[in-house]
Amino acid sequence: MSPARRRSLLAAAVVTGAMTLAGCTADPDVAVVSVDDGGFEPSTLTVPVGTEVRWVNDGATWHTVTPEEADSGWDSGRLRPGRTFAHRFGEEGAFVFRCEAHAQEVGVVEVVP
Ligand SMILES: [Cu+2]
Repeated sequence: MSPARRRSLLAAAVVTGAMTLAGCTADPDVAVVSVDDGGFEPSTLTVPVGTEVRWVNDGATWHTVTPEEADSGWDSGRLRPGRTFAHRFGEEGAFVFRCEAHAQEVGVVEVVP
């Protein structure tokens, strides 16, 4: 393969990668919740069944995404600054979550048909 051909293939790969990244944030099956040191934003969100909710720690300290229902199996554990936690909601209901480190940080995901 000539160096020029290799460069053009590399450029195509970079463009494809960038498009894939952009597609991620525009994915209708994904909803993003920011966790900063003031709480969850948004703290209430309504999503259709099958949506993946991603919590992103935009704060300077660790937080958790802990479901009120203890045995639901999607506790994030300690989410360090910059880290993301995701859970896909497969059934309808209202799912309350809170941060174990900060009692005032509470949110709810309402999953609708
Ligand atoms: Cu917190």
